[in-house]
Amino acid sequence: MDATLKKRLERFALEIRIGVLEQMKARGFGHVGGSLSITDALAVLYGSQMRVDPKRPDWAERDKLVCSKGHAGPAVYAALALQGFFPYEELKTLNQPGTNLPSHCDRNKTPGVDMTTGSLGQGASLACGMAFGEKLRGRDARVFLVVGDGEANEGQVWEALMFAAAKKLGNLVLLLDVNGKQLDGCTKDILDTLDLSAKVAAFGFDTVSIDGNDIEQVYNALERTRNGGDKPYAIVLNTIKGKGIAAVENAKSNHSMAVSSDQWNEWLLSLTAQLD
Ligand SMILES: Cc1ncc(C[n+]2csc(CCOP(=O)(O)OP(=O)(O)O)c2C)c(N)n1
Repeated sequence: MDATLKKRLERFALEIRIGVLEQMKARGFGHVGGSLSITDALAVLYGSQMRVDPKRPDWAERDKLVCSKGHAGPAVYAALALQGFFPYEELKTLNQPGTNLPSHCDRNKTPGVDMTTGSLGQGASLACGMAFGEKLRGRDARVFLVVGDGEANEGQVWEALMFAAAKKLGNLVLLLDVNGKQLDGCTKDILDTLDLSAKVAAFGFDTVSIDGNDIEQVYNALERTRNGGDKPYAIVLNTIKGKGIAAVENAKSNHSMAVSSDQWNEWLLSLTAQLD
């Protein structure tokens, strides 16, 4: 990977993290853990992979992202705002009355959000249907699907993946955010998924397992999904919930956090200090 590109994407990831915390600070609370774990993947997607045009969010030929773990909306919103889909200042309206940025992704509200999500599992089916639709129309647009490891407890996810392989959706890329935690505990204690990488491969996906918080590894894994072909792709992202803020990473419960304005500020300063 080119060093300049790596630096640019790492900075973009840092800016997304700052955007996530700006939203949480304005609202006082939010889904910080699962937003920060998926940030690096979103930075690589929006910063180097996805064919999108902020001026034409409805452009039919664009690549699409379905963040099926819809509670990570704040990470998607930060990436979209930084790309110019809507003004950065709007981030401060997260989850407020009348906002275009609800807690969970809503395609009818936010420019650049391609699918409404929040009921875990459903985004997987929707993304597979979208990828199938692109194929039927003969378009080369790709669909990127983000699923959480807790979300993988939903049976619907596996029905969708079975469909993707059967329909040979080489234009679908599943990004499985394996941060080991879900809403109220560790995934292995609640309903152990065992080896997700082996399972997804057994479902017919061309699968790699990487450090999902390493920009270079994410970039290389995504680059190899450009080839199309007959198999859908899966990238198992081994991540840390709350990545980038040590206190959030180490908090026992970091799914949705409510802390003081001073605390959000302190965390924001620790991130902005890393900008060069
Ligand atoms: C169908 C459904 N059941 C339950 C919930 C409540 N819920 C929201 S987030 C969450 C945990 C998700 O865990 P995971 O997919 O691992 O997300 P991450 O840790 O990456 O944020 C749950 C159970 C929901 N949104 N939808």
